[in-house]
Amino acid sequence: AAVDLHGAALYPGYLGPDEQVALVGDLRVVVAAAPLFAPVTPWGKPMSVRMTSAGRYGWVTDRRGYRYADRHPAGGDWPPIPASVLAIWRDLVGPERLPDCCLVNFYGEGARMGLHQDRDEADFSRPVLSVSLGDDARFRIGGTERGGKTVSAWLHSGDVLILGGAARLAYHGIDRIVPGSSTLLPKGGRINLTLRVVD
Ligand code: MD3
Ligand code: FE
Repeated sequence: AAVDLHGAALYPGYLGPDEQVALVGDLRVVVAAAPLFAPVTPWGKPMSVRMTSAGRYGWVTDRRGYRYADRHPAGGDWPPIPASVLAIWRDLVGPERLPDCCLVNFYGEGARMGLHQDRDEADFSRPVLSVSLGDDARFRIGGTERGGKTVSAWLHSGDVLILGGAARLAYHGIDRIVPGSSTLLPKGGRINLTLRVVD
C-alpha cells in the first residue's frame, strides 16, 4: 500500500529481492548498449551522478542545456526499456500510455542531486515513476516553489515512488546515499530509474 510523502505516493518494498536482482540483470544489458556517462550542467559544473537512458528518448545535459535527445551522447541509439521496468508502470500507473524515457542514474559514494523540478516534458498531467535499487538514499521533497518547506524520507532498495498531481512539479533531490547499506550491487552504490512520458 502507498504512503503519502508530501503528495507523492511511496510504495515501500514494492519489488522483492528476486525482482530487484532480475531488474539489475536487465539494466546490465541497457548499460552495455548505452554506457553511463558523466553529465555536465549548462553552467559547466560536472554532476556527481553518472547517467544513461533507455527508450525512445534519453535525458541529457551538457553546455548546450538540459533536453531529451534521440541518441546517446556517443552517437548510438538508446536501447529499449526492459519489459520488467514497463511492467511496474503498467501495474501502478496503467497501460494506456507507456513511458518514452527511462533515465538511469547511478550514485557512487558521495554522489548527490540538488533540489530541482522535472520540467523538460510536454505534459505535466502525466505522472513520473521512480524506482530505487541498491544503497539507501536520503530523499527530500518540497512544494512547487523554490525555498519552501521540504520533508525528508529514506528511499530503500525496491521502493517505488509515483509523482502525480501537485507533486509532479515539486522540488526534489537526493541529499546523500549510505555506502554499504545494500548488497544488491556487487560494487555498491545506488541506481535510480525515472520513467517519464516525454511528448
Ligand atoms: C519528485 N532523480 O532524475 S528520484 C531525476 O533518485 C531525479 O535519482 C532522483 O530527480 C534520483 O530527475 C530522485 C525521485 C523523483 C523523481 C522524479 C520526481 C522525485 C520526483 C519528479 C517530480 C517530483
Ligand atoms: Fe528529478
